[in-house]
Amino acid sequence: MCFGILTSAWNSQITEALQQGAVNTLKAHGVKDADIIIHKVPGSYELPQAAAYMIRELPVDAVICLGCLIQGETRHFEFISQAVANACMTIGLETYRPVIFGVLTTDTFEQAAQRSGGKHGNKGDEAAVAAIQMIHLKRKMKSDSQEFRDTVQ
Ligand code: RBF
Repeated sequence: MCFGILTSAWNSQITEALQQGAVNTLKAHGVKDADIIIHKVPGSYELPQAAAYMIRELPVDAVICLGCLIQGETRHFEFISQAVANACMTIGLETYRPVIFGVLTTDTFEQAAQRSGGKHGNKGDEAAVAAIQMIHLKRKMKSDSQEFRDTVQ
């Protein structure tokens, strides 16, 4: 299994912790360093664009998008979070490759800190687990359907 990780540079203290969590979890599941391709994007808005590029150009089985959007005084937060969530879904649907939405959308920095290694765990870990589970699911569906075809033949 080969994984892409895309990490937003905005709120880097949080996103680097998410990235560390994702990498640790992948390695704990036996994934080798050589099979983890990590790139940084300027902000969460750029995550889907880089995910689409990664899936088309690199041999990745899944892409984990990591970002942190913190509610500000303007409506940017809503536009970006909706756009990124929708685009990650669309890329996953169009390419048949899991695009994991590991983007925190919180009211405060503190809430983000609690979800990137604090009392609410590390959502980077959960994103990595979701990526592994989706790859396994795809493989299982394929092998089950082959088994089914073999039995009916
Ligand atoms: N990117 C993030 O990943 N998290 C943020 O909290 C965030 N807040 C932003 C607030 C404003 C007002 C602007 C203009 C951009 C923000 N971005 C944020 C950056 C955004 O994702 C993107 O990188 C830029 O808009 C360039 O396309």
